[in-house]
Amino acid sequence: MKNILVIGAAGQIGSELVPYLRKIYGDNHVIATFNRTPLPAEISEAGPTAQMNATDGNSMYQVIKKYNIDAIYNLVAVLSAKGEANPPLSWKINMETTFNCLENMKEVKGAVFTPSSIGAFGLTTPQDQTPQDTIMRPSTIYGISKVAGELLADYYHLKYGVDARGVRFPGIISNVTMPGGGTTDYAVEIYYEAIKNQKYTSNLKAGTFLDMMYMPDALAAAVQIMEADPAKLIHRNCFNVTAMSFDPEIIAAAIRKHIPEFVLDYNVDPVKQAIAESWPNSMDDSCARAEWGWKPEYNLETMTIDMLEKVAAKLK
Ligand code: AKB
Repeated sequence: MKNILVIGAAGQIGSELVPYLRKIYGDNHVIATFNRTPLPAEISEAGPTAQMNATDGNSMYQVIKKYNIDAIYNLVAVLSAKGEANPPLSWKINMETTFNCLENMKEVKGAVFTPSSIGAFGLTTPQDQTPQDTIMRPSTIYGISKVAGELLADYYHLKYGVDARGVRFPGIISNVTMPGGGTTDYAVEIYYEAIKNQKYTSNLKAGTFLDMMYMPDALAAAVQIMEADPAKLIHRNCFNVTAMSFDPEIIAAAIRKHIPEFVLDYNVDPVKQAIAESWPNSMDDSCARAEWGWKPEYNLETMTIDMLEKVAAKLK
């Protein structure tokens, strides 16, 4: 039985990944860590937790030893738009956390999941059906830290046998914990505003296509890549994974099927717009499909039905 450490358990993905992992591996085998943001009661009351600053390698090591950890899900990151407001902080948090996870798991030759992102690509990357192996010259500090994290993970696998794996996540849409500081956040906010005010002002222009995925598929992807048979993996790390690609007009049209009076207008944020334009319109995730059976369940229509129902119940 594995003992798993989830770093960043209070965040958008972590707050849903912890209960998902506890269902699979048992409550006491999944340790949820947090730093400044307290954990929701559903997490802190159901299993072990630890307060830890992930940029402090020694305090991470103490937690790893205490709970006999053999796998880490490393979910701490300053996202793309927030990173541009404070590049040194973004670099420090994103890189030191990834480095500490890999370095600490060297001794036990454990496993580390670190998500990369569509943010690892840049303006010179082919933008449609972006291949798995292609040009990667990102123009954000977040993207640069993601490319460096991908390379670091490969390095620790080759040099020290750390079982470092990951995927390149697109924008993740969810209804439990809000994302914060990302370029793709609009695709979450739009559902909340559609329910609350039947109106949303997009900070990205019409025609800005980005890859997206609903949270249940993101959770499945994270666990499936960590459980995949290593003999079948040609790539071990940073697989392109996607479920859908849309622009603000297309997601608004999907919402309008359920809320006909919904209105979309625009107030473009130049920082987010420039970031979005440097990212793929759509990724080719055929390597993930071929090597470990990746197949998302949700498309825009099924996700929209579920999001509107869950957000409406939450806001009641
Ligand atoms: C962001 O927008 O920064 C993130 C991402 C796609 O990595 N959601």
